[in-house]
Amino acid sequence: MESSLAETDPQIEGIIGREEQRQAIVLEMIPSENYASRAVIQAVGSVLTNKYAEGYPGARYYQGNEIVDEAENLARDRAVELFHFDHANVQPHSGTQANMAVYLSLLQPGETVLGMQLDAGGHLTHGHKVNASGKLYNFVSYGVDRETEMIDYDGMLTLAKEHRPKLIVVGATAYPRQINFERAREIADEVEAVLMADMAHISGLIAGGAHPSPAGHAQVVTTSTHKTLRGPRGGMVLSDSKYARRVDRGVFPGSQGGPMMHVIAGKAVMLKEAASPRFQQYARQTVKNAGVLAETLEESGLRLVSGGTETHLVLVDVTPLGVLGKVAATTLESAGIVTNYNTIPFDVQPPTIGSGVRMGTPALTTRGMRDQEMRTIGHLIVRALQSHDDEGELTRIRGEVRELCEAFPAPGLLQQ
Ligand code: DSN
Repeated sequence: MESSLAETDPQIEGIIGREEQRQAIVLEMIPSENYASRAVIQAVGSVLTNKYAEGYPGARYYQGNEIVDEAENLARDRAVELFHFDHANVQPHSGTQANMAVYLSLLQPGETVLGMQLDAGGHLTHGHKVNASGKLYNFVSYGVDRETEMIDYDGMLTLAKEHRPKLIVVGATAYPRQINFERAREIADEVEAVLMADMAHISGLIAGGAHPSPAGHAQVVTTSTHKTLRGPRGGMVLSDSKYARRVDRGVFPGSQGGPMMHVIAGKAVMLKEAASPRFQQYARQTVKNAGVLAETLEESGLRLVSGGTETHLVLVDVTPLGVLGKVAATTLESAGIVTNYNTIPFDVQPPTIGSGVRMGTPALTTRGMRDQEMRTIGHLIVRALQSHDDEGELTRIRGEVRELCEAFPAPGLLQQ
């Protein structure tokens, strides 16, 4: 009989077990993380990992793909139906790969793109100078208004008229407000640019009807699949039919080789789950939970960037409590609350310290937590930050966090 993982590699088996245990007993509040269902994890852990399938269904460079073709077709069809686009490419290995494939499809090196500034909440692949996007293309950054800390669409229009970009990218990783896709498309049309929406953070909210959709506005949309969507780690591109062939060529052979068929099967499962009425409730509760959490934190003296949230995410300026971002995030982790430190708009601190903490409710909501738990968690966060040098109190909070987690077991985990 073939050896089990425990027999073959007890070290890795132990690491997986300990990580599973960690995920069970902490409050997972990194807004880009979630718990995939056992069904998704089963698909990803399947023998589909063995298959090479370069190409697309019906047009592969390897034999023996009739069966995995069915999985990819299911994933593509479900993505098209869920997000109301003409075409879906489900092969990108990540959101970053999806973004790079679109740039490769639509741009020549050196061409101009408008993207959101990293310290205003944008993503590395939206033209940061250390990333290939910023090295290969001429990215010009728009940001947020200094007063409202919300996207400055007038400023975007001014920059668009001045720089005449080929592509405008909207979407963010640390922005708590809704994205106005309609307004962004008007700006793109005004300068004859294509509009790309990177909906990675909010795709689950869009699928569940809890955030306006980019359909009908953006011509090309990218997303990762493991955030609010609760799928396996990966990416996806949706587009109007006009861009379908170019996008497909940008993914393969442009920027990737063989697709990960096991992950594509996991994406198909996730897309089926995300089309259910239960998922709609989940998406709405995720946003509601973020609102309750934000309110609780604000009442306790923390400052909310942009004054609130309309999504799954809360960006908190922690300096009113006398701490900086990195200390705050480390303190929260000691208390069993996992977040990440972040810069805030116009931050005077470098990204390695930050004045803020980014937190979100997707994973908590997946556990079934609601308004009352959000208030409890908000109070635990403030208590922890106020006790950042009191180990005894942080240990007590960690115990309360564990009790809360035990009352709301996370799906997908075997050890609870
Ligand atoms: N790194 C992701 C996030 O945490 O927002 C974005 O890709």
